[in-house]
Amino acid sequence: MTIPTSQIPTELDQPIRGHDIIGWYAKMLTIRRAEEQVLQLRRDDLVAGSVHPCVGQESAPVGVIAALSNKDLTIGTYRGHGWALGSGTPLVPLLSEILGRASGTNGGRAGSAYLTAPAYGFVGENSIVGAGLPLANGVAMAQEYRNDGGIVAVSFGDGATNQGAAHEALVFAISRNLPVIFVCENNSWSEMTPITDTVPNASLWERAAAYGMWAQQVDGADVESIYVAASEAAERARNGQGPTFLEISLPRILGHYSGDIQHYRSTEDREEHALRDPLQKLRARLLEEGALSEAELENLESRVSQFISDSTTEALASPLPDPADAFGHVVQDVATQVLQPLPTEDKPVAIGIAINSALNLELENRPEVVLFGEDIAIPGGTFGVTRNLRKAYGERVFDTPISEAAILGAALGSSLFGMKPIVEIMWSDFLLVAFDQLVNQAANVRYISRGQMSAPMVVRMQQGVTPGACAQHTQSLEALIAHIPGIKLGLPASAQDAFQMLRAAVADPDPVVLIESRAMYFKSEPLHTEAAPETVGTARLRLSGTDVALVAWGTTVPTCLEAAEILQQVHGVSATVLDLRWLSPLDEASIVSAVEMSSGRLLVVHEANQTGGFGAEILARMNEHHGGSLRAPARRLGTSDSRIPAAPIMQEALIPTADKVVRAVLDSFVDVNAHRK
Ligand SMILES: Cc1ncc(C[n+]2csc(CCOP(=O)(O)OP(=O)(O)O)c2C)c(N)n1
Repeated sequence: MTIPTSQIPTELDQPIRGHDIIGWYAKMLTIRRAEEQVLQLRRDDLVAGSVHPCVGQESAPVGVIAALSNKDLTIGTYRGHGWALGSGTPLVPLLSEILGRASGTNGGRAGSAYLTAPAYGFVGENSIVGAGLPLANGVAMAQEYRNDGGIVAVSFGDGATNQGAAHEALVFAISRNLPVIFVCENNSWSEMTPITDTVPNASLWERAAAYGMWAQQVDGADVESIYVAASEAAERARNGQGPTFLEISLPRILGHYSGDIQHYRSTEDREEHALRDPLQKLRARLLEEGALSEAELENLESRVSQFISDSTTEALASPLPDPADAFGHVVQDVATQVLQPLPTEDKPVAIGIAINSALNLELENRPEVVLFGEDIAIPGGTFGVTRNLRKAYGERVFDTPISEAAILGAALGSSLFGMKPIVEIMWSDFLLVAFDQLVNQAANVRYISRGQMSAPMVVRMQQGVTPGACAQHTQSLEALIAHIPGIKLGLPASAQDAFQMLRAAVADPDPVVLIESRAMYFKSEPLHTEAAPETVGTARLRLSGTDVALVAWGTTVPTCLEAAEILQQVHGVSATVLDLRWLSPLDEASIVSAVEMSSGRLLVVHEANQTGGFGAEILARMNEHHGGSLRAPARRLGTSDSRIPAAPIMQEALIPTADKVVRAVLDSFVDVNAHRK
């Protein structure tokens, strides 16, 4: 029986939901033709850079999205046009984005491989292999928090299953029983290498199964099988039965990317893949079952072609972005503020306890706050900073697997959709195993989405040298983070600032990293918990002097205060001490005024290594923009460029101490005494 043409979708941009083989065909065909068009535009030099077509893999997004609802979200890879279109992203803004036009989904910031369309439930593509999986966990956490029954489907390739972050994410998803469908599109090629060449057992679903996850293999040539498997996975996710891993075997009909000449691939392999084309199989089935006649199919096919051609004309008519637009949406700007003086009368508490008090307040006042990390909940943290919070707030404070990429990815994903995660990375050195999630992922969100999305997550960690700590537990890494646009960075150096800066970080709409000083956790100082909230940014003048400005942050603030005391008492030199507190945003005006009040002499002191330390940045800015305020060449004192030994006597030889600061002042500014007289 011929099914009437009225069942052919009228709107080719709409997502197809439910069991609808004609709709699936229309959608798969639309994606196929759109990809072919994009490749043509690339050949015509109208698209800059590479594109990664999903030709032959259209059944995955269409079959999975058919099993989802409008509340659900999807995440793709650089091969993600099909997921974007399948989710309902209209073709014109998608093509415009690929063409680098102002009216593109991302205003030309994302291009083909990193586009986002959150308004259509498409969280976005990802150009870092395997990085979407940790993100999906966080998005799923936010879905649970919103409690509207929404779930997440994340797509990735077979090669991605060899990524550490992907494994961490599978473990994390199981550990939290998250409503995620992990969709592995196994096209058997990882760029230019067959998956079977790199792993002896390319039965990838077994990896997830080994973690205790429901996992199965699906024949991707049959879109209906995908739909059935995804429907079961979606039901499990909605019923609280946790994540599912679907390994969908698919052909890779074309090369890895637009310019791929496939010199590494045999003709037989190409031919074998072409024979498995899900689109052709579905077309044959529609005819065979009489769902559509040849004439109806041709009619649909010409409608799709017309749709692609009209959309392309419209996209090509879209203007190029204004180059000035490239500068916007890096972070939300914050104004400098007038700080309250540090308290002197209040009860002294350890800095670690001040942080605990701020966390407690935020958990109490903001239902969207969650706290997670390694050993932070039941044990209360390696240094006791999060003690008792689990008791007070239950599951909102939880221990994670030792999976830093999964922790940061979950923080990022949950922050995108209404949660306020505050996560702890136990030691800043450990950030390095998960840097991708911060630098390639979180830092890009606001910019690439052109402000449509932001990632208001807070990452706490501690760093620095303490006696006996080894070279993998002592690094000061702030310059690495300060180098990255899109992240705000603070290093508190007093109990009050540890409390206030954490609260400011939580209130901020961007990713904020706070680096605490382990050496200072147990130092007791007055804390005024009723102080008015602050915003991020703004340095604190700790001491006013007239002869030299010492600019510091974190651990070297007390060092500089001690040095200032010696300089005054022993050498009659009056030092200003400016605690920068935030390196990003940087309060440049306070540095200039500290220098100007201190006879134009500046010494920046930090515990990070000298070379490439943030001191170099401050000196460069002073030279470039405020040379007139300097009366002598500005100097810096960091840790000698060395690894850090464990023996305290050797550690002390390397790091800035009060005595070294004093010596640096006297040696660098030989006229420092004479000038005063
Ligand atoms: C972390 C990382 N390593 C390497 C790359 C370079 N790269 C881009 S795609 C790709 C192949 C990935 O293969 P697979 O996961 O199977 O996905 P497919 O391309 O087949 O869709 C590689 C190695 C990258 N983008 N990210």
